[in-house]
Amino acid sequence: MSTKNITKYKKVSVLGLGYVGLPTAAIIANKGLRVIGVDTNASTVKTINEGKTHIIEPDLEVLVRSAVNSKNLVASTIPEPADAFIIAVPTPFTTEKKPDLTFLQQAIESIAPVIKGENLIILESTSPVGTTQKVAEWLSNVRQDIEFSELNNIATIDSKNIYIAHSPERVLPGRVLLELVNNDRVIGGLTEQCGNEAESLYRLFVKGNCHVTNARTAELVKLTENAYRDTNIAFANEISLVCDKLDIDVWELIKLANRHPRVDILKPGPGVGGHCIAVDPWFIVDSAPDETPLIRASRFVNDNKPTWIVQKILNTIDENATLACLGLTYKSDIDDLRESPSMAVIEELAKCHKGQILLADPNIESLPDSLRKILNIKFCDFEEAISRSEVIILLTDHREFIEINKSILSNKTVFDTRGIWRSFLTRNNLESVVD
Ligand code: SAJ
Repeated sequence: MSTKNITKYKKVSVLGLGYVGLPTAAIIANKGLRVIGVDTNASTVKTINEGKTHIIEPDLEVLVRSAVNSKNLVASTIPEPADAFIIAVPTPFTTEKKPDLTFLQQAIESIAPVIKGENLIILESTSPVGTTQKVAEWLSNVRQDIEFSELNNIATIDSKNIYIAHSPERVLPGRVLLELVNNDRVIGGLTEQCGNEAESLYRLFVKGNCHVTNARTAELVKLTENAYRDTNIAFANEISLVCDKLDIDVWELIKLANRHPRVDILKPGPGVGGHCIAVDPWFIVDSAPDETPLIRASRFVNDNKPTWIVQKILNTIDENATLACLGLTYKSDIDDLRESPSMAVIEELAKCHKGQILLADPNIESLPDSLRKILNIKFCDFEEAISRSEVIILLTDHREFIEINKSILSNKTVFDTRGIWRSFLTRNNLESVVD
């Protein structure tokens, strides 16, 4: 289908070429639009212009190579004029658990000089309520000729509109390309027309439904989705502590409880990681601290799980035992270490354990910086780690660990924080899993 019929936005600039921005840029470029991908990291820009990727995500490299070869995707460190701008930069939190919008503000200020009338600006970064309006304010602060009327939420330049909307990314790492296309999108415009303009661009590649609303609702929708998941995982993690105390197998318990038609308990684990679910609930708490005891408590339950696991391990093992810690990333089959509970377990263990700690992760090439200076930690192949250790601690449920020949676990003390080896361990009457 010709893109001419679908969108008037022919040249799109994507700011932030990470887990969301790069796949989005590559998909749009493969649909035939010209895409300028902008990132402040020169090495990321170079890698992409060579048709390669700096992140692991199924099928992404093929898509980026095709987009770069067709010359529809070009990466740069410097923004240039375009018809539409999609902002996908990180919005982390501070040590006080408050939203840190520095990268976002810098991105907006970097495009301000090239903004023209009739441009579309879409904020995809997860943001606290009110941020889309701030985008308009930041632009008008930097460019005297951009006017923003708070009364009717309209931004203009030379009497021409600038369309500003929030459409939060909702893709699951590991399934990004599938979900970018197939998931429904929520699109919140500063005005209704802003929302409709943004929808016209997404229609180019989104097969799911586009739901147009106002910007503040869209902002809170995204935060609510992640807080909902965090709270549900916290419930599973809390039940796992109850089961441990009462000596009940949590995996069997959840399997049976989930046979009820209206019960669907998630999986307990070593905690909750990633740049989204471990962060976004705090944006709601920050906006409405007195109204959010449940969301806050869920964060504490999930954040405390690594410490609980470490205590359980230390109470069981010999202080000089060699330990194999399997899996560093925050979840299976990805290479992302951000807020990883596996890393939290390892860092805490390293502080207290005297024996050697061998780390292995098939998706990570070498020891992460935060662990480099710790003398008793070594990074190696996972089979070597298992064979050299008396104690095996499974932290991330990577495919390679699920598929291992379980007999290599015999005669070991095993802590399986994800329940992937449960049937083998039960059958062989090995050390019970850390639920
Ligand atoms: N986890 C559990 N038990 C479970 C499910 C997950 O312990 O039953 C843990 C994972 O191991 C991981 C963490 O939770 O440490 C988060 O993993 P996840 O797969 O639930 O989610 P993310 O962070 O990879 O992606 C989430 C998704 N949000 C929702 O499912 C509501 C994704 O759709 C969002 O786009 C993404 O956050 C984001 O960028 O906001």
